[in-house]
Amino acid sequence: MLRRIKGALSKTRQRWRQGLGSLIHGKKAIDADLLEHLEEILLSADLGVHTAQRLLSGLRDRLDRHERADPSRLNAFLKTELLTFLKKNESPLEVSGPVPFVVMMVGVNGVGKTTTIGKLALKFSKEGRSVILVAGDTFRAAAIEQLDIWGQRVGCPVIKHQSGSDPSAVIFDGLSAAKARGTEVVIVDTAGRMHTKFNLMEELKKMKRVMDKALPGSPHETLLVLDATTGQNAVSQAKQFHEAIGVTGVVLTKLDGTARGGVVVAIAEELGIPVKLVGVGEGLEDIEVFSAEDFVEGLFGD
Ligand SMILES: Nc1nc2c(ncn2[C@@H]2O[C@H](COP(=O)(O)OP(=O)(O)OP(=O)(O)O)[C@@H](O)[C@H]2O)c(=O)[nH]1
Ligand SMILES: [Mg+2]
Repeated sequence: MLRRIKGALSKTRQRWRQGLGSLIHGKKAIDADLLEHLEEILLSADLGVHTAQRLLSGLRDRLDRHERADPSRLNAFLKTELLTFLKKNESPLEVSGPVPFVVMMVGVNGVGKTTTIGKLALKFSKEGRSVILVAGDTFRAAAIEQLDIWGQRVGCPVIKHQSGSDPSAVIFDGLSAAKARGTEVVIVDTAGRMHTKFNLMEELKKMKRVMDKALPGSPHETLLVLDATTGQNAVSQAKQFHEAIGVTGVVLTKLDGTARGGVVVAIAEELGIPVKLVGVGEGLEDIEVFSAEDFVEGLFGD
């Protein structure tokens, strides 16, 4: 697992280590000038303004004169701090308790919702759980087809209606089917695109209400899918979705091939929303449970 996270983080790590390396190169002390440059590096690593400020004030407050005279202490300090930030919000995806356990996937178009559903369906199936997928993105015909294909690959049923139909109706059917069959996990796909963002949020709110009516207490997880390559834009999406519908966790996709993996820290620290899973490629098995330790190892490691 660590190996795969490390692989996916290679570009992020390269940028991070280059920045920190050149920052302390030839420096005699952790002084005001160094801290100013450090701020630039933290921001360019997509850690976000809030996290950057916290790291800098921590450095100012906690490093004594002796430690300040040794710039090589910087790495260890940052590593410990980042781990603390991420640990605080660590909360792995746990499917337990209610049956069926309902997971709703939300996020703007193209971030990887449907792909992530396929990956999760395979993961749960491999763990021996029964899974039903619900084609709640009725906005586009292609979205229903795409989910159907994932369902066939994984070998789990897909509950679908015609495109253009009311998403709440297919959700109601999906949950009824899961209850009748005693299915353990239901994963609901949703649209990322609507005529307006307001429409999208209202639609998602309505879907949540329908779920709670059909199966009180559901959805048990509302996972927001964010595309790591969009950097700080992902953070603002998280704010919007969280305010509008409330999310219980984030799936950060496309961590492979981007240098913007630091956004994981911004999401956890600025928004307090746990990153639960990370997407590390386009294949069905390319998903990993997020671990703060592995992430920090992957960021600093050799
Ligand atoms: N490299 C990489 N590509 C990914 C990952 N997850 C998804 N993708 C790709 O991102 C593209 C969009 O994925 P979808 O799953 O269709 O995204 P979506 O959010 O369902 O999009 P809409 O249905 O249009 O809202 C596809 O080409 C996927 O293969 C990932 O972890 N890594
Ligand atoms: Mg989709």
